[in-house]
Amino acid sequence: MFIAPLHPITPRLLITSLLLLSAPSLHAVSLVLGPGGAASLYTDAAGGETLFSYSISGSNLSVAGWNSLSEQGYAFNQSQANSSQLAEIKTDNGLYISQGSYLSIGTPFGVIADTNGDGSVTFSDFLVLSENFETQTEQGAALGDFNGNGLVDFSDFELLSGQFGLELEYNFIANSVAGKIIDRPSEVPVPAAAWLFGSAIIGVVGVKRKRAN
Ligand SMILES: [Ca+2]
Ligand SMILES: [Ca+2]
Repeated sequence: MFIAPLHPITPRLLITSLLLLSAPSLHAVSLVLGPGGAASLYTDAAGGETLFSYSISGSNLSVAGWNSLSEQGYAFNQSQANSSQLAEIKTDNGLYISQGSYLSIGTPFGVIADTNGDGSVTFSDFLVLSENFETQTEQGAALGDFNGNGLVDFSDFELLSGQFGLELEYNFIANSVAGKIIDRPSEVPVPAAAWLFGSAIIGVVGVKRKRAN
């Protein structure tokens, strides 16, 4: 029996070969988050990447907001379309995505009030809305117009209020491989944020009433 020397070597070899195998293809197609629950398919692979299938699974997904590839006219079929999974698979040769380009798939995440696209609705999203309160915008959720009617107003406050504290947990798979999700900085919710949020809304409404008088 001569197995002792294998112990320090085997794990290292295993890790090295896993890295070598996975490095070129593991994250070939990524999911990039945007404001208001928006998402795009993206690749940084040299020479681009052909997409055959993808799946987003999690909670509170938005079938209505999802602008699937099949809806956009590409040769794909929706294989799952419900609040816990959105998935598509090719019906032809797949879809080529060139390096560095973004392919929007609408707003598949239910976090409409997420101005900074980090996957959660927190006080920082509220601040953006209050800075732009009662202004017109064509920028949508990024500036606080969550319902997309061109005006940042109290209805957007109500929308944010209803989603405050919401945080998404989800997985993304492209071409049957776990892909990564980009632009999702971790943000620790401040315990006092909910209280601040409430009093700030009262403050804004108070200012509005004064102006009206
Ligand atoms: Ca956010
Ligand atoms: Ca609005």
